[in-house]
Order: sequence, then structure tokens, then C-alpha cells
Amino acid sequence: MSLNKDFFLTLIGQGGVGKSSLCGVFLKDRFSTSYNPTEEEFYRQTIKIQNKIVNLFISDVKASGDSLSETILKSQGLMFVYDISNKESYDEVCKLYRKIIDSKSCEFITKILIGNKCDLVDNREVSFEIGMRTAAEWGCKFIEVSAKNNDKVILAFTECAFAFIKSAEENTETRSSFCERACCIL
Ligand SMILES: Nc1nc2c(ncn2[C@@H]2O[C@H](COP(=O)(O)OP(=O)(O)OP(=O)(O)O)[C@@H](O)[C@H]2O)c(=O)[nH]1
Ligand SMILES: [Mg+2]
Repeated sequence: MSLNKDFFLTLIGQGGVGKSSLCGVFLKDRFSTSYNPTEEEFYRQTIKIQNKIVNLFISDVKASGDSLSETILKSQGLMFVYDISNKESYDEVCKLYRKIIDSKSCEFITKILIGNKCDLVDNREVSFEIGMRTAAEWGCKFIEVSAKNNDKVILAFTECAFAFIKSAEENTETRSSFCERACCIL
């Protein structure tokens, strides 16, 4: 089945975990050691995965305060990012996850949990196992990446887009088989 899909993906996580760095590495193969907090940035990138074209719309937003932005609430995919060398950032991403599932149906949302800064092994505060266990509870994939070393960054975005394609296809198939079964000639 050929598919040309728009996929709206938002990166969320505590300030400083590396969301903009991940976007920079994925989209421009560029990493900067300086830190400039982001208000809101939007990007568009067309990618091809297994002969399927996906128009990827990426939002890099500040997720703070009590209210969740429209951008987050309207996303089809959420990339939950924490920093493996900062336990507080892991706690924060879990808090954000709970806040989001309380306010929107997460069942049909493509999710991925990302532990960034895996180059900082000596300062690790969140084990790989905790990341794995959390992702299993959330029913999503988990990848540890390093924007600094360009380690598995492309994989993180493509895995997420691939999961989206898969669920879009499954939903279409479910819908069409339901329509076939539901069809009744009077
Ligand atoms: N060692 C290391 N540092 C990283 C990595 N990714 C990002 N950083 C650094 O972490 C700092 C924050 O990165 P940003 O990408 O700006 O973080 P952010 O999540 O976009 O932060 P906000 O825009 O405030 O939400 C910067 O100094 C980056 O250079 C990484 O994989 N390893
Ligand atoms: Mg940023």
C-alpha cells in the first residue's frame, strides 16, 4: 500500500535535555555545545521509509507550566525526551506523560521515549533498564541517543515515523475490513 502522509510530531521534555539539539542533528547534521532555550520552533522534513513518503512536521516546544499547549494536544506523535545524566528530567517527562494522558486520548498517539546524552555515561543518573521499563508501561519504543555524537538520532526519528505509518495502515485496514463486513446490500 502506498502512503503519502503528514505526520505532526512534537518533542517534549524538560528544558536543557537536548530537544533542539536532536532536531538540529536530525535536520541539519549540526550540533552546538551552546544552550539557547527555545520558545517554539517548527520544522518540516519529507522522509522516505520503506517506499513510503512521510511529510514530517516537527514542533520543538517549551512544555512548562500547568497548561499543555495546543501544539502538544494536536500532535499525532510525541517524542518524550529526558537526559540520562539528570534524574529530575526523567521525573519531569513522566509527569508530562501523565498530564497528557489525562487530557487527551493517548491510545492512538505514536509515542517514543528518548534518553538523550548517552555519551555522558560517567554521569548517568537514569539506568537503561528504567527507560526500558517505562517505555514498556507506556506501550512504546525506547532508544538511548546522543545528539552530541550523532548516535541513533536518525533512528529515533525514523522509528517514530515508522510506528506512525504502521498504526495509520493498521487503522485503515481495520476500517476497511470493518466497512466490508458492515456492508449490507438491501
Ligand atoms: N553531552 C551532551 N550534551 C548535549 C547533548 N544534547 C544536547 N546537549 C547540550 O545540552 C544543552 C541543551 O541542549 P538543547 O538542545 O538546547 O536543549 P532543549 O531541550 O532544546 O532545551 P529548551 O529549549 O530549553 O527546552 C546544550 O548545551 C547542548 O549542547 C548530548 O547528546 N550530549
Ligand atoms: Mg530547545
